[in-house]
Amino acid sequence: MGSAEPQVASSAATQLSDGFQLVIDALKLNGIDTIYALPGIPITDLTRRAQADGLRVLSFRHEQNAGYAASIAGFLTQKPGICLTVSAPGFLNGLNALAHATTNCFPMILISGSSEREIVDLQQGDYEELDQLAIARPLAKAAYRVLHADDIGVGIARAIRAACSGRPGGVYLDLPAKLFAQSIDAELGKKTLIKVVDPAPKQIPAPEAVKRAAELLKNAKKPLIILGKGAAYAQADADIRAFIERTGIPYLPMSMAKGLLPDTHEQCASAARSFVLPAADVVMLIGARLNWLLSHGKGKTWGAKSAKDWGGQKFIQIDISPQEADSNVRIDAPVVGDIGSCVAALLKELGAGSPKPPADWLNAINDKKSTNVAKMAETLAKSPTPMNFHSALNVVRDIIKANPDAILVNEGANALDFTRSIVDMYKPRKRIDVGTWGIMGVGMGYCVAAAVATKQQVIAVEGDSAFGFSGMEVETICRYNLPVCIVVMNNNGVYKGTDKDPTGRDPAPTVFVKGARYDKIMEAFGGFGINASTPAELRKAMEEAIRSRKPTLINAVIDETAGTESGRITSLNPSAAKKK
Ligand SMILES: Cc1ncc(C[n+]2csc(CCOP(=O)(O)OP(=O)(O)O)c2C)c(N)n1
Ligand SMILES: [Mg+2]
Repeated sequence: MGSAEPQVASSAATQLSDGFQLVIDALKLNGIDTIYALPGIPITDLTRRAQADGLRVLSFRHEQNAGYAASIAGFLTQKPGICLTVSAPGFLNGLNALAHATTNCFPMILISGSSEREIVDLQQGDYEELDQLAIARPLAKAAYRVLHADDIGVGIARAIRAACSGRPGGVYLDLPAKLFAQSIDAELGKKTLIKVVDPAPKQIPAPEAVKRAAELLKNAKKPLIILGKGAAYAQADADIRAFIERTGIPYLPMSMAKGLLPDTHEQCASAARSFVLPAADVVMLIGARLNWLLSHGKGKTWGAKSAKDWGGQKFIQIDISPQEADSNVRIDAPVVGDIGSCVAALLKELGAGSPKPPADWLNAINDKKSTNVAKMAETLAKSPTPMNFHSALNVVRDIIKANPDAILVNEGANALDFTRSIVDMYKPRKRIDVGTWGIMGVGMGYCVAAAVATKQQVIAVEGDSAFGFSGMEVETICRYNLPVCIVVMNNNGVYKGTDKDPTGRDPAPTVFVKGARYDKIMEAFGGFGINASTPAELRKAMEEAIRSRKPTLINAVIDETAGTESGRITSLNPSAAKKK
């Protein structure tokens, strides 16, 4: 100690930096301008100093919501969303979102402060002791720890590269408390930082793979394209649209791919989904996985006799991950590469003169569409009392049509399924929802990130149960005065509000306080709260919210008998299946 003092004194001209500063500098050097955080030991000063240094630090009420915000910021911007938490419990709260990011292929970095290695590893009971790195590893695409200040540059660079390259995902970065206070010569420290060059390198598909896919497509009699959220993430919008329009092939957008081409596009087959899936002979998947959301590419949905049987379709799959093909059924033509490069290569291969699909296929789809669209129009035109999902969502549908740049956040069961099918989207990456897992709780975190990352108006359609998972972030939305309009579809419970406890003792597990006024929560923090019992009241409130760009929560009173168990996925519900 004594010998160090004169050294510092003698080099008064030497500027010192520290771990805090290097983390901030490394993030800034890599173009990261926003951190979604919740302060506390050991990262409180990191949030303060990051803010002082010009980073936007959005402070949340629960780490899970900060994490979901970071994950969707990654989806919307292709830059890793940064979530910053304290150790043990804060880290665990953020972990859910990290797993969500990995599952959904969103680039995100969870940075958590942690306790001292020496104490944690000997299990000596440190403050918030937890072996965070070990816990994060199986849920993350990659997980790293930095022990020395001069490794911060490498640590952040590796985290960014892992999050963005190939198939994106969630990355964990463990930063022990001691690291932040380590001092280092500022000049030397600066030299250790790395500006990541080309964090998501293009991956060009093999010419023979492209040829194989084009051949299959040319010979198809009933071709179909399915766009997944990977296609939306890729930001290859112009080429994807050109490919679909030039080939004339009908397409189905998965939930978060809606709007990649307008849902009103003549080739959009959403209104004939249950007709095209079993009938198609060649299906081209663009950034869509054959997981449960597509019934694993087999079974009755695909025209097969029973659940495990193959429907007979041939599949072309464009995906950045070579491991994706054959995950559920045989992929006849895998095309591995980034979606932009793959679609561009296929466009080139097919040339201008690609044959259009046979007219009888297109006519059959159009017939189905017309019938279903007419049926839907009839349902939407009704205005029952009390308001139901359809009459309320008819309003949201009009509002989105008039405001196609608004971002639609959506979660719930019926509130999700009806919104997805009723509300048309017109532009890419405007619909963000429960994703691969169908999770509740993404709502308010998504609202904050969407407003901050895109500066657009945000409209959230939330089931009353779904909203409850992140409802406290209404305060965050008010604090940052974000242009967010939340519509709580209040049907008094999970799926519906009519269940009863057979013993008569308690409310049923699916039922909430009847006639709850969620709008009052918004009022508590200075935003606008409105109770809407009719479509006209809902319309007026939404229009005003968009005009004012003020935080608004509309409690939309929905008929408590209107929903169905589990929304559209009743078949996955074991008890419901038994009842049948
Ligand atoms: C994290 C999480 N917990 C629980 C569930 C199970 N779950 C699915 S939908 C849902 C809520 C549905 O109710 P609500 O949001 O009110 O939508 P509604 O069908 O009533 O419109 C729940 C709890 C889930 N998907 N995710
Ligand atoms: Mg509900």
